[in-house]
Amino acid sequence: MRRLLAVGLTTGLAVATLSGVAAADPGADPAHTDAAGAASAIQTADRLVADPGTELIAGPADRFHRLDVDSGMGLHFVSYERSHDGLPVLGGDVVIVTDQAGAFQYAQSGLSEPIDVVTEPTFTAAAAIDTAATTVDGDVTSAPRLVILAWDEPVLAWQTTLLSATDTGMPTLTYAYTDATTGEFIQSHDQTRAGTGNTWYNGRGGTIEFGTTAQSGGYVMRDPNRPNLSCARQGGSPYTNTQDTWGNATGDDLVTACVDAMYAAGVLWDMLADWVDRDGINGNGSAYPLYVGLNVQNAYWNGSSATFGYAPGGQLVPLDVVAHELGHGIFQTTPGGSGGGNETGGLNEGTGDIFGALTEWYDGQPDDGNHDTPDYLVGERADFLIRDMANPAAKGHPSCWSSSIPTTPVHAAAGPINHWFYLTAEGTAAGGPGVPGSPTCNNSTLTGVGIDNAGKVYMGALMGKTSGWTYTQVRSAALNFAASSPVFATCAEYDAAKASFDAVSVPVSGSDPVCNK
Ligand SMILES: [Ca+2]
Ligand SMILES: [Ca+2]
Ligand SMILES: [Ca+2]
Ligand SMILES: [Zn+2]
Repeated sequence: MRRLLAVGLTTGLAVATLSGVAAADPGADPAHTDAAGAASAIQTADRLVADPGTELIAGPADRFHRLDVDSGMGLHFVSYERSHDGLPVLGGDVVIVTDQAGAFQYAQSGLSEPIDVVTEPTFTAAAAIDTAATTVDGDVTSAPRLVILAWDEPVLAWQTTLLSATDTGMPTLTYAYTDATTGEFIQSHDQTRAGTGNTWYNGRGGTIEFGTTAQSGGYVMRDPNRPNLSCARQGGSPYTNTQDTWGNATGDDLVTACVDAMYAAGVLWDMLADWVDRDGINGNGSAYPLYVGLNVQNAYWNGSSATFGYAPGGQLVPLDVVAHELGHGIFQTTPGGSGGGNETGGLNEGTGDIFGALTEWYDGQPDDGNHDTPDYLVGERADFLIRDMANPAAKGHPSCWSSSIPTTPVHAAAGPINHWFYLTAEGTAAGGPGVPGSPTCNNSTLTGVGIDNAGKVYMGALMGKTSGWTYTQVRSAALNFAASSPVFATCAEYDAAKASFDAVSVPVSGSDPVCNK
């Protein structure tokens, strides 16, 4: 039965916090909410690009395509890319800037002189592939694209894309350019930035790599291989830097917080692809923007981005907290969305905690005191331990399902699903570091199937989610998945999941599905 409760009703767009403490209104920069001014700025800018004249250094064959409007510090910034004779002009982009009311102030053009090139290639795309492949590391991923390369003197060029990996295994896209008129190699550049960040949580005293993007004059904290993953101060645009080295490795520094947040989101993304066959956070190849610097001891998900405050141990961006917030994005974008009462809300919170644990174990950082060692605790790396999946009761949360769960606050109502996940992954006996052993609600003794397999079972359950999800429905969805999915060769995962549901007192609706493998 679907229960709708007046108290604690959640919707897909509800703010979901990390702990039960209410988050403050994050506030908004007034310039960002001046929608009328932004619309007026777009009108002004669109008029200018329709008749660009000398302001934009454009000839009659040039056309402009609007990309975005950003607002800040009293101005609107309307950006465009340019084509010439139908060919993309790399370096031909313009930004038209207006005041808050939309009156033209100035324009930035990437060109210093009008384009004057022959637009018919002399050398073929096949020749460009040969040249690129002998000059640049990696495999050619697609047919070369004819462009006008205008970062310097404009030339007609073939852009060839190659994929390789850094020595730390990070995928790297390289664009190679060959002159389409002379056949000569011009240059190449990496699209992927293995930005180097000075970390606070993930190897204190050392550096980590995360995705950044090169742009005019430097770099921006935007991951080119994980669309929509960026990091900014609350209400701001993604951080930029002239160098691709970021942060100062102190716990209160917000750029350092973004280093750790970008890193965590990247590990979650990779874990999803590697362990549970999910394409991006939203299942469709996309992530969500991250914001740091909220002035409360909490973190939250608002339906389209995640915002992080602070904790006793530093900014609140360790692996499990970042993955928890983005886990709400997974819950929201799996079937049925995130609508429902406290029981569904508890499952939503547990989903965040489960993805937090999966992210820590996937990363497998060493136990040396400087790293975020894998565990089934939530928030411990920021000295902000709020939940214990092996033993929810240790933090005052229910370890066992009961009929009072539908009226239990959502962060506490995560207890039984967290406990189920722990038992499915690890069983009841204590293991190595991070695996403390776990009591059951029915005094059973269980053997786990490993966190990667527990993750597959739970992701499979999420893929069968329906709105207003209940623990009983999770049991059905998880066991149907484990019994049916070819990722499991035997019924071992089904058996472990089923025994763990029994061990945390989740009732069966009718009868469990049968596993025959
Ligand atoms: Ca997909
Ligand atoms: Ca940890
Ligand atoms: Ca943890
Ligand atoms: Zn949450």
